[in-house]
Amino acid sequence: SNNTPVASYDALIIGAGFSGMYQLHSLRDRLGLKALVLEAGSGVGGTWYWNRYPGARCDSESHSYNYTFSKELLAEWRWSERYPEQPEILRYLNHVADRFDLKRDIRFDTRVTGARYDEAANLWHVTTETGERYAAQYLITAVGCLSTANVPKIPGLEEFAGDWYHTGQWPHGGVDFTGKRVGQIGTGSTGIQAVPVIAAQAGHLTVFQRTANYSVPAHNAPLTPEFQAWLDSNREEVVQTMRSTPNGHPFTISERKVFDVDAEERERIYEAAWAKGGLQFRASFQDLLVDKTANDTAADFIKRKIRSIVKDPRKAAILSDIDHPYAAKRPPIDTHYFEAYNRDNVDIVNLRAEPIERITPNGIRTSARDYPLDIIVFATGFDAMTGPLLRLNIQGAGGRKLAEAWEAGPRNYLGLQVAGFPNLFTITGPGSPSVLCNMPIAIEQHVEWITDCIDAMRKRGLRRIETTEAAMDGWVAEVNRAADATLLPQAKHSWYLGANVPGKPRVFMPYAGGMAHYRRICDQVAAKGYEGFVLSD
Ligand code: NA7
Repeated sequence: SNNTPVASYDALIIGAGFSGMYQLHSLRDRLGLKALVLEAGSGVGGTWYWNRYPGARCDSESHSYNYTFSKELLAEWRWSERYPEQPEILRYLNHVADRFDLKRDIRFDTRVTGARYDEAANLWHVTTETGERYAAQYLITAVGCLSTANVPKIPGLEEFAGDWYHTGQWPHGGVDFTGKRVGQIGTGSTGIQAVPVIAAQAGHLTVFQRTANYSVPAHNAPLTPEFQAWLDSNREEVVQTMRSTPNGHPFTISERKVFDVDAEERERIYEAAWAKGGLQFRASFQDLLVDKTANDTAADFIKRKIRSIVKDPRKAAILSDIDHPYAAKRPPIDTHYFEAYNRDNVDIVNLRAEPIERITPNGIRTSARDYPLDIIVFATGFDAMTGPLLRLNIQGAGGRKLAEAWEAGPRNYLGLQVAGFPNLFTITGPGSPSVLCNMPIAIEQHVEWITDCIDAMRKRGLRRIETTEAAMDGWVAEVNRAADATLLPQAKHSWYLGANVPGKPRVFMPYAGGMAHYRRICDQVAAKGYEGFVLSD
């Protein structure tokens, strides 16, 4: 109600995942601001708080999936496996929160439902689900890119007699699949992680595939003492590599092009990359993401691998019928995904041939037949990048809604600011390279840039920063230019384009120009006194 007292801060941060935690630490402990984080969950972790589905694991290698801002923190944390599993990442983020005493300035169980800019007072007014009211000069969204679950509106879901779950809203107690008939919709990175783990427990698993997908083995394994010793003595170099590569990973992309080598040599290189495993596969050649003919060689290699792993020719044909270039959608990596289809209790349904018509009380009905199910798992992804921002109901100067400003798709400057929304910063917003990058590296850059900007403003006695329409036009053009220089927009069924959410504007959202290049652009903007922004007192 309007009688609720307003709590005032210098800065409000929405979200306590990787971004929000570091933003709080930076503003509070570096700049001395009065800052508060509002978090919908009951704990820190963001993505890793919500995504507790079976097999949930990060595809970045663990030694690169952490903050790099503190040498002490880097030195004291030990990951156990090549890729960190969800519980371990959550333990890490809790460790960071405790180490930097962050939790005292995080308000948990607090979902933001509205944010309105008050022009006269130069303040953001924020309201929550339970009617609390906050005000601050700066509003910083740290809500992530993949945090608004996309549950497709399939008719009949409300009549389903069994249980259903979305992977991004997984019950904290877990789900017991023992002896159950499980149906899983979706074969993106999430679905591909979940299948082998669910298959091992369920009575029967039916996977409903709309778009076939490439996947490369992760080759997860415990980290050895030798690796840890190597890491301890090469840490600086690893951090430097991550900060200088286009995708923020601790490996560099080969300078060799696909047709620099003959077919036999190429096959040997792909075999070696397959044996090494993980996202590094796409670093085998320089031109995989820009030259379709080059990409075809990688695509063909993986399709042959799928057909050699999956023994049943019918299943193999459905799984290898992939129609987008390799890595034009986010490429999954897996632990025995294709192998799972060799189990008697796992089957695949090709939704291109028999689309889902409805959900019945007993299961899923396609145009061909009924599939009786006890549990449905929606591994159907997210309303990516814009979804988490739009559901905050943000209103800028003059009461203008962000939803209106972005009616035809997101428009902003550097992924960080929208004209008409002064003092609002969006960490990992659309138009930023974050989702094409090892996320913590992108997040640290965004947070540090925002922190430096606020610091510079305070030193000059300035209280208001707002980007311009012209700066946004320039950035949108740059985002389009960068995307069109790659094969990424050729994958029509991709969340990069918003294609997974019916009715969403088809706009290629991430900045594909590379993290290192983006970092240079942001640094130049700052060096030129925040070019493209209007600063005032
Ligand atoms: P993704 O990558 O968006 O995958 C979602 C999957 O669900 C994908 O196979 C979709 O098929 C499928 N899907 C979505 N809606 C439907 C409907 N209505 N019917 C059938 N199938 C559907 O999400 P993830 O959670 O796997 O991964 C998200 C990111 O998290 C990932 O890229 C990493 O960055 C980490 P489609 O391809 O749209 O035909």
